[in-house]
Amino acid sequence: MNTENFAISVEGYEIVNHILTLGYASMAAALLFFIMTKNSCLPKYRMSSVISVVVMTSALLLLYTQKLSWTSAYAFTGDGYTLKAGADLFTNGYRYLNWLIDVPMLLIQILFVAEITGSDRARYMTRFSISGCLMIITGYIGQFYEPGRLNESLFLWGLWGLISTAFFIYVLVMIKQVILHGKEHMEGSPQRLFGAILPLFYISWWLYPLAYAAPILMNLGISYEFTIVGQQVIYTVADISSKIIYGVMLTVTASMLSEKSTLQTA
Ligand code: RET
Repeated sequence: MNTENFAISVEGYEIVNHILTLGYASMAAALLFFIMTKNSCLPKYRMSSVISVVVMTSALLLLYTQKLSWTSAYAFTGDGYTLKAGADLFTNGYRYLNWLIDVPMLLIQILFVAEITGSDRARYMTRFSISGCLMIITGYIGQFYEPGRLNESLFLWGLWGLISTAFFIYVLVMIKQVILHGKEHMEGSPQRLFGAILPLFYISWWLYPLAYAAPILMNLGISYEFTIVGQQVIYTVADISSKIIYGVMLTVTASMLSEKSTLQTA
């Protein structure tokens, strides 16, 4: 392997190092938020906060590992960084394994605030878990073939990416149904806040396939450095929006709903 092709500037190296640190530090801060606000909601909504705690813990560990993977893969060369000979390569593989836990959790979490219960809840839980996991597993297989990797194959990378996208579209259709159903039970500000989760979801979840596709830029003549730095920035923005902002919006909706029903029954 010619390591010169994998050289990055001091700035590029540091941006990734800092953004990965921002990632796990935000998960730690949000972990405390979800623990401390859990009791502000009625018991029927609390599972949403519990799930956020699970998601934060797993993301915190993953993003920390991801940062270690970054710092141990590169060596300082005097005027920049390059892949260290003999070290483990930097890999996004850990992320996919973290999503395997977090994606079903994030999808199931909203069912509690949307007040989907009984057999409907069980049905959504099964569908979300199966389609979410298949989306991640097929994407995980695909990323082994991404442009720039040793066993790069544009065909296999594209094919597995498309299969994964089919499961993703199914998830998007179901999440829209869940949000519309949840809104029917709400009014006023909780309804508006809960409704705003749909655009947040669309934007933040599409960032993941965008980051998956980023390495194709190298085949279009864009530098390794720009591609890899861009990819890590996109992943971190996506992680903070799809896990933390989403979780906070659900918790705030649930606490507004709880406050309303406590006032009504008082
Ligand atoms: C992959 C492969 C390429 C095609 C598609 C993908 C979708 C990934 C998504 C991931 C969401 C992850 C979340 C993690 C939170 O912890 C697998 C990149 C469509 C949507 C929300």
